[in-house]
Amino acid sequence: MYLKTGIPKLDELLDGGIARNKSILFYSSPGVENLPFAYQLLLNRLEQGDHVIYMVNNKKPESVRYMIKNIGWDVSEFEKKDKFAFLDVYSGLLGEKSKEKFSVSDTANIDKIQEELINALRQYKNKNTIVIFDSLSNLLDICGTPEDIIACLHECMPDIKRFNATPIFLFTAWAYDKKTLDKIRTSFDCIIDLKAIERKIILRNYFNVSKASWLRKLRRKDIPFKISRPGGVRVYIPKILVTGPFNAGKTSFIHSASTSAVSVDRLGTTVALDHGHVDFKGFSVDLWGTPGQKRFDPILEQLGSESLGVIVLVDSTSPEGFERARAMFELTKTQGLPSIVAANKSSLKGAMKPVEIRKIMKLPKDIPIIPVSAENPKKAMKNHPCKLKQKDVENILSGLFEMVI
Ligand SMILES: Nc1nc2c(ncn2[C@@H]2O[C@H](COP(=O)(O)OP(=O)(O)OP(=O)(O)O)[C@@H](O)[C@H]2O)c(=O)[nH]1
Ligand SMILES: [Mg+2]
Repeated sequence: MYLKTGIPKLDELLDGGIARNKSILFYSSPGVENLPFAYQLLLNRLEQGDHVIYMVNNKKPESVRYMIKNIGWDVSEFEKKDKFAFLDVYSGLLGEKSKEKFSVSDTANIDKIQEELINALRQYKNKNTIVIFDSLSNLLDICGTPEDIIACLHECMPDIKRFNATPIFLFTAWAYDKKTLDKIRTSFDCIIDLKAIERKIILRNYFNVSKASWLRKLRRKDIPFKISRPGGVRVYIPKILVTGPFNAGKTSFIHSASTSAVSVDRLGTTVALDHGHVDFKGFSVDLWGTPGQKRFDPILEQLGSESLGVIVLVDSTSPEGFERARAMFELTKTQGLPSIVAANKSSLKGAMKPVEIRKIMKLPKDIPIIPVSAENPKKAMKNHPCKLKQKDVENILSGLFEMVI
């Protein structure tokens, strides 16, 4: 049985979610955040009716509650219903008495931690339980040699499974020796790697699934991500280019698609970049729009660089613009990237159908043409961007994002 994590794209890579009772390791490179992955997963499981035990040994439980809130969620209702409980392995380190349901005061004693974990699991034994271990790196640093901890993990796993629990471990690969890291990687059923592309600074984060014992075939795919606060883990597409002729509806599209957008318009036409940020279906995406007038053509290639996908806006009622749309698309040097043509103003009289547009634009079959129209065409004002139909906009966004990632 698969447990949906609610982390965008991860469930897809895992063919539905994590398998119940299998051990899962979020293995992150130093500097890459793994906590929001655990928070998103535990919240999703609580909402599905599972129970959660959260073992924490590197910060106060109160800090965990705070960080979960910071992402926009709240576990207090689940705590009241006894569906979420901490195993506090931190307060003792500060010499404080824990206020949590489960705790260990001798925070370096792995046997005591194991004992209290079994005690907690026993209390939830007939439930579906997720156990978060935040963090495995700290267990290695504080509670003994890596060999001792790994041996203890192996000893503990059957108990965890016996109590119908699914363990999720958070681990940051600090400077441990290679043998330890290899041993850790072989000790888990599933590994989700969280990595960074770095050039002196971290440029981008991505995750992939490098092991899942229950799958016959792994989907090897790197998923770029970003943490939104509020929001959680988002699949991140830093640049989608929106181009097309003068007056086609680029600014209208970007404003209709975005949660926040900025344009520099003069007398109703864009005279600099359009920019919008889209938060949609687990994706976090930046849209960049080119101005449509010919005098801006010299900068089109620059605007196109580093784009991961392209939306070409055309005015379906204006066939003379199709040739221009083609030329602009070529000038951006983005051909070959995932692209969609948005056939705007499609509800107006004289609007051409996608098949006709495809013919005139000589577009290859792998570039979809999707009709778009204004929410209220009669109210669209001259020289003023208008609101486009939400459903049409979403068709374009989901179509393109799925092609990009
Ligand atoms: N009726 C109707 N009007 C639209 C539609 N989309 C855009 N318009 C109108 O077309 C005009 C141009 O829209 P914009 O979004 O500014 O077009 P643009 O591509 O950004 O134009 P430039 O920045 O000048 O290149 C505006 O007057 C809009 O109100 C539509 O689907 N239906
Ligand atoms: Mg514009």
